[in-house]
Amino acid sequence: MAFSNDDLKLVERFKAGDRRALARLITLLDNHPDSRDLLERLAPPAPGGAVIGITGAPGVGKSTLLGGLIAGLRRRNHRVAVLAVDPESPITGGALLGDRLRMARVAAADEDIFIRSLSSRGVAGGLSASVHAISQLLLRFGYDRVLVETIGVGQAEMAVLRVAEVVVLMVMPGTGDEVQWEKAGLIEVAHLIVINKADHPGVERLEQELIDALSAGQESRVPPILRTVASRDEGVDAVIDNLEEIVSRRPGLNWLQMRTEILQEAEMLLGRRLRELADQDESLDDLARAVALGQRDIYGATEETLRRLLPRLDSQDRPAVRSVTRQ
Ligand SMILES: Nc1nc2c(ncn2[C@@H]2O[C@H](COP(=O)(O)OP(=O)(O)O)[C@@H](O)[C@H]2O)c(=O)[nH]1
Ligand SMILES: [Mg+2]
Repeated sequence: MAFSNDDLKLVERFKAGDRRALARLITLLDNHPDSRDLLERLAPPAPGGAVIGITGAPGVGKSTLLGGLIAGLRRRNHRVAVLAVDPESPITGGALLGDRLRMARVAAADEDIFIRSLSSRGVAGGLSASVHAISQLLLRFGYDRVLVETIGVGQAEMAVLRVAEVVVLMVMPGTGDEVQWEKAGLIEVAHLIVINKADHPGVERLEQELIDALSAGQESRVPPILRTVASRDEGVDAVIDNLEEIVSRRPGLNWLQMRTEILQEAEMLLGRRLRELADQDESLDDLARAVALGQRDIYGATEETLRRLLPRLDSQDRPAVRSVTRQ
């Protein structure tokens, strides 16, 4: 899309580390899918960053655990951003507002913590695309741990989990929700399962049910299952240890960043190929003269040039990708 001067100023302020510019760019990304092009104006994120999804039923303790995770990750010198994906329900929405205010107070005191909630508008693809773009923006701002809190029940939330490189499923004893997680396929995608409210009875039984359900699955893969009492900060450090281990162990985790780099590499190659083709293209000289004389407008001339050159991109002998060096 075409960016206004104001948008471009925001990008400059973003690059200078202005958090208010970051907040406004998030709003822009959330409201205008087209604006995702602006990510290409920003340098790719530093390696080592990760987007982590935290999912579980309302009331299981996600926000409480997040508080502990934020503090613990900060102690390990990570810069932490939280995206809370709100459900539309006004009742839980109210509860989340409480969380948000509580968390916002933590964030206000520390520049290295950023918290934002997004409303789930029910459009599965739309929301996940927003969360993807915004996570990428946060990584580029320098937040290297982006935590996405979501109630993993609807289509929209499931889609959101696909943008997270690591998925944590939170459960608690005594609710009998396991069957639901199983049906939703959630326990199968989780890299880590946290049994919160381990101060309640029924922890052993729940753990056994989870192991049984996971072992019965086709892949029969049992991720680490940890116990926490998030309200007393118990077990939170072990959750972080496991998360960090998962993040460091999996080379595939950087795929979001690789996607960006592939596109940038492709852009560079395309530009180079276009210039090569243009060098052999006499009608470009004629067009350029016509534009200079005011006989043609530049946009029409550009379109015409692309229409002429693009089909030729593939038809001539191309330089091998490996011969391309970064300038
Ligand atoms: N007993 C107990 N209560 C907890 C624990 N973790 C969170 N809670 C409480 O459970 C309620 C819901 O927690 P919240 O973090 O808002 O859940 P969310 O809806 O998943 O974000 C709050 O009243 C918390 O204080 C825990 O480990 N044990
Ligand atoms: Mg919450």
